Amino acid sequence: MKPDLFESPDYYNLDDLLSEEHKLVRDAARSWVKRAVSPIIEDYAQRAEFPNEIIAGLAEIGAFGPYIPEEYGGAGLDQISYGLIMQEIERGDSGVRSTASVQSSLVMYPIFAYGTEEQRKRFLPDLASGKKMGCFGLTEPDHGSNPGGMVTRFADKGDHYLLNGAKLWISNSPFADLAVVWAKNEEGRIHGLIVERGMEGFSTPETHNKWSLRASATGELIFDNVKVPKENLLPGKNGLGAPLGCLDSARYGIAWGAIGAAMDCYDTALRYAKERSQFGKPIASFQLQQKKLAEMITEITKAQLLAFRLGQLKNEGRATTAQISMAKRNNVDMALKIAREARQVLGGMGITGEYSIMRHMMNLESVITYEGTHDIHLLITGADITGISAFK
Ligand code: TGC
Ligand code: FAD
Repeated sequence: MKPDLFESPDYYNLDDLLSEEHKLVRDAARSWVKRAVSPIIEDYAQRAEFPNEIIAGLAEIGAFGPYIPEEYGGAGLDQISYGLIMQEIERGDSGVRSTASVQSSLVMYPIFAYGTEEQRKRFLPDLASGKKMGCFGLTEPDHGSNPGGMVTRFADKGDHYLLNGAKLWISNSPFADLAVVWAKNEEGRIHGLIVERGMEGFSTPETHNKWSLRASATGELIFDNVKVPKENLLPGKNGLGAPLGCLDSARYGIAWGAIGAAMDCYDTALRYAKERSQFGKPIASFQLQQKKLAEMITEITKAQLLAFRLGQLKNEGRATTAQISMAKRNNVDMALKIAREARQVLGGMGITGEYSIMRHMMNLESVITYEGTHDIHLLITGADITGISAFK
């Protein structure tokens, strides 16, 4: 792969809106990605292998629990810092950002928000340091967009719960030490349970043959009469709103992360267009190529402003689920379109692993599907503005 020459576009001087802390956090993440992710990620993606060696570095830049209080091992940062970290990581690779999103927003967040003090102290510091890795089991083979229909169940057996069922498409599952699993009790109410590797009847087979997120490990969670200790139930919140609350946090991070992937594609295409000559001139001099590049920077700038304002609302505790959906949907779609255009600017070179664009493009096909598909987010906006749910 070519050396990482990335220069971040900031067309509307957004840096002026960031605090010194935001810039420090962002720059630390950026230089770590250049040093530790860019040189290795293409090889791992080609081999369809998760780079275990980056876990310690992710923990060091505060990517595991950026907004979780320091007393539990988190970085104690605000939501804009969290977003900037996700942006920088996804600039390197969406699969690496996935690992950080899942650990922070889908594993640490529910333990922090819905767990007991004992559960927080027992699990959060090890998750923040990367000593333990987690995954999040909501999706099932027959229930993806409609998680409320889930059939994974647990029964109260007096001194423990007995868990049965299966989850599919679970990021980090093949190597996770623990899983936050959403299952129905005997009354059909959804609860979160912490299932730990080694519990009898719990297995995590890996999903192979992916053309997308190849440097991220994806798998299943199988529960065959797993005895879960009662102290592993998250007592603070139940019902579908509990897992959906975690998704709000992860989707917010993706809205920022997608900007990183788009920036990398744009920056690569701009540099290539200025260096590559055809018909005796740099291809950047052709109007059709300028149109592509000008539209890319316009869309990136709009996405940056959307994410920044959403970050302010999130810091104030005012960001709604529907606002988060709009930003996730818009920014991922923007990034995917930019990846497709940027790849064309590189001509034949665009399809090779010498450049990051094709990897971003393939990764973004997952990002536009997970955490709620493009169409589901449109329907969340539709329900919000009309007051009528298309799902009922
Ligand atoms: P609906 O009737 O709308 O809601 C059920 C209950 O939940 C409440 N609620 C929320 N609470 C907190 N936060 C939110 N964001 C909430 N959204 C809804 C709601 O008020 C209601 O409460 P109550 O007390 O009235 O019961 O539910 P629905 O069944 O109609 O479904 C709505 C729909 C389709 C939007 C929802 O199910 C959905 O978002 N589907 C998409 C599924 C999804 O996003 N799955 C993601 C799985 S995890 C993943 O992909 C990780 S990828 C790895 C990585 O991040 O990198
Ligand atoms: P389906 O729900 O079957 O949808 C298929 C199509 O139908 C989509 O286009 C969808 O938009 C459309 N559709 C569905 N319902 C409607 C409707 N009412 N109106 C209009 N169109 C509709 N899940 C986890 O729990 N944890 C994870 O860590 C995780 N990681 C993932 C990693 C990867 C790489 C991938 C690909 C997925 C991951 N997921 C995870 C699952 C992901 O959240 C689901 O794939 C996603 O929610 C969609 O579910 P589905 O694949 O079953 O598609």
